[in-house]
Amino acid sequence: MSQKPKLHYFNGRGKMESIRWLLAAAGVEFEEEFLETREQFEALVQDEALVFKQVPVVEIDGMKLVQTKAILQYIAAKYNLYGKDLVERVLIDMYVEGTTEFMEVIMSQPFLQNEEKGMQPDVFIQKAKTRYLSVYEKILRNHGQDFLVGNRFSWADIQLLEAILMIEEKSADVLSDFSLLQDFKQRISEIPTIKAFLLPGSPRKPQPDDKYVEAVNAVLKMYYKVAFN
Ligand SMILES: N[C@@H](CCC(=O)N[C@@H](CS)C(=O)NCC(=O)O)C(=O)O
Repeated sequence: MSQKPKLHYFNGRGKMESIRWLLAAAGVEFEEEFLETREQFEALVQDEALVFKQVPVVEIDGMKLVQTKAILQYIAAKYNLYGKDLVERVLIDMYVEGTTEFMEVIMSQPFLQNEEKGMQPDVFIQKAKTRYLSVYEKILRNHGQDFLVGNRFSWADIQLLEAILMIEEKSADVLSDFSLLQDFKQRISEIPTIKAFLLPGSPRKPQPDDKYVEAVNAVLKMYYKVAFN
């Protein structure tokens, strides 16, 4: 029997959250080891398998994988959530990159110093609507199908739902002008593995709070500064 994947990261969303979403949507149970101290982090990155000495790290299929995008692509391919051919695959990659871009803005916000607070929330919400959400709405309208790519459930759908829920935490009515995305959200949320992940008590992580920011800074402080453009 194959072992459950093991995830090494902080006890919060960050770069690991999309990996949790993808595994959960694929119906894969996983274990987590949370980083709480600098010593724990240093012990972990001493391992030569961790080529760039960074987390996320995912132990899966006898490997220790690093680099978020590579990990996600491996899981998506392994669990048949990555399209049926190269054309579907590149579309999935394009749509996932879009959702990643706007999730990263939200994700980095709590870690910014006062003098670099970045984009004002209303400017960001407006940009999320005009640059990203309107694009996904148009894709769904143009092909008239239930899923973003190839008329079947893929990694692109999973990550779009994650991004929608994340942005709704900042602006609850952000989908008010996007009726197809409202239906999409409903539909994808009903997929049994996703429905289970959305329930309280699942490995899904809450919005970062001061305690989480402190915990990450305690491990990475003076070694790492989050970039924000
Ligand atoms: N390109 C990498 C970046 C990973 C990354 O920046 N990880 C941070 C924590 S979220 C880290 O381990 N920083 C420590 C360091 O860079 O020394 C990925 O996407 O996985």
